[in-house]
Amino acid sequence: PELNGDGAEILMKSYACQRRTPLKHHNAFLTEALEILAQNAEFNDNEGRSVAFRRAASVLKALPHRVKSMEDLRCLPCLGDHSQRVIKEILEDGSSREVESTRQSEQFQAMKALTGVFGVGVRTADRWIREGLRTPDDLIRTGQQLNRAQQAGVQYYSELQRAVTRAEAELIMAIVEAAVNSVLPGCQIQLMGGFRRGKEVGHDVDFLITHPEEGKEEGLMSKIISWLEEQGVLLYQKTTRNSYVERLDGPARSASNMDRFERCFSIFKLHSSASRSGSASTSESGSACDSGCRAVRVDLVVSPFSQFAFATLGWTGSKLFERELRRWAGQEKQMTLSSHTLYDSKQNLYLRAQTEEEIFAHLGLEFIPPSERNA
Ligand code: DGT
Ligand code: MG
Repeated sequence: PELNGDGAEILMKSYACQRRTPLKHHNAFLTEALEILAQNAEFNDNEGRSVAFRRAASVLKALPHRVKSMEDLRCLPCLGDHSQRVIKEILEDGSSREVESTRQSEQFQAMKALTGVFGVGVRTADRWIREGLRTPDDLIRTGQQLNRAQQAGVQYYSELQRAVTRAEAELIMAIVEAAVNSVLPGCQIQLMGGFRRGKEVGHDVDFLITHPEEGKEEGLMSKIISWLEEQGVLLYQKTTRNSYVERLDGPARSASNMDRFERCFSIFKLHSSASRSGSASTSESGSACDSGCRAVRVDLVVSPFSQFAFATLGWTGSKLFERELRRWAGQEKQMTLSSHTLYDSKQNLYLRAQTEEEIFAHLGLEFIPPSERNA
C-alpha cells in the first residue's frame, strides 16, 4: 500500500462517500486539469467519461500530500489509464497538451460561456454553437428565442458570473429568515450546498426549510415568495410544486435524480452597499437591477419534517459525494437513497432517520461531516 510522508499507510477507499475530502487539499495542479477534461466530457454529453475524470480528481483531493511521482499513485483506486497519462504528463512537463488544447478550444470556451447562462443546458448551448453563436452577447445580437429563465440569465449574466461571498450568503440568510418567520413562525432554515461544506464562495446560495409539525410546511413556498416579492427582493423566480409520493412498493425508478420537493429557483436583488456593510436592504421594489445592485442566484427548498434529514444530506453535496452515496447504496447495500427517503430492497421497507448520522449508519458508512464532503 501507498505510504505517506511519515511512512504511515494510506488506505484509500474506492467510494468518495467512504473518504474524508477536505476543502483545501494538496493536488489542485492535477485536479483542475482532470476537471477540465470532466467538464469537456459533460459538454460532449459523455457522462461516463465525465464521472471517471471526476472520480480520479476526487481521489487526489483526499490524499494527505502532494503527488510528486507516479509511484505516489500506486494502489490508489479510480485512476484509469487516461487520467494516469494526464497526471504523468503534468508531473513530467508541467502541463498536459490535451488539457491545454481543450481549455483553449473554441468549442470548449463557447460551451462554457453559453452553459454559464442561467437556464441554459448542454443541449441548448450545443445547438446554438452549431448555429454559429459563441457568447451571451450573440444571443441578444441575433435575437434568439429565450425562455423566461434564459432571459433573466442573459440580463444578469455578468452579475451572476461573479462568485457569491459568504458575507452575501449570510445577508441572504437574514432576508430568507425574515420572510419565513413572518409567514410561518417556528420553521427551521438551513444554509446548504457549498457554504454548508465550508466554502468561502459559491455560484449560488441554497436553503432548506422545514417545520417540526409535519404538514405545516404545505403551501409555505408561495407565501415566502409573496413576501419576498412584496419587499422587491426578487428579480426572477420559478417555483415547482412538491410532487413526491411515497409508494408502498419502494421508490419509482426515475431517469433523473432531481428531487421532487417544492422548490424555487430565484435571483435575489441585493444592494451592493448593503452586501458590503452586511446590512439587509429590502425597501426598494421593482425588478430592475441598477448599478448599485447585485444579483445572486438563490435556491429555496421546502421539505416535510419526516424527510428533513434526507433532504439535508442530499442538499449538502458535493455533487460527486451525493452521486457516490447513491452508488454505494445501490451497489453495496441494495438500497435506494434519495433526498426524500432510503429504501431497503432486501427488507422491502423504508428506513427512517431524524439525522444525517442515522442515514450514514443505515448505509453502513462512517459518518463524514459536511466539511469533509468536498469530493
Ligand atoms: P456551488 O453552488 O457551485 O458553490 O456548489 P454547490 O455544491 O452548492 O452546488 P449546487 O448549488 O449546484 O448544489 C448544491 C447541492 O444540492 C449539490 O451538491 C447537490 C444538490 N442538488 C442540487 N440540485 C439538486 C437537485 O435538483 N436534486 C437533488 N436531489 N439535489 C440537488
Ligand atoms: Mg450552491
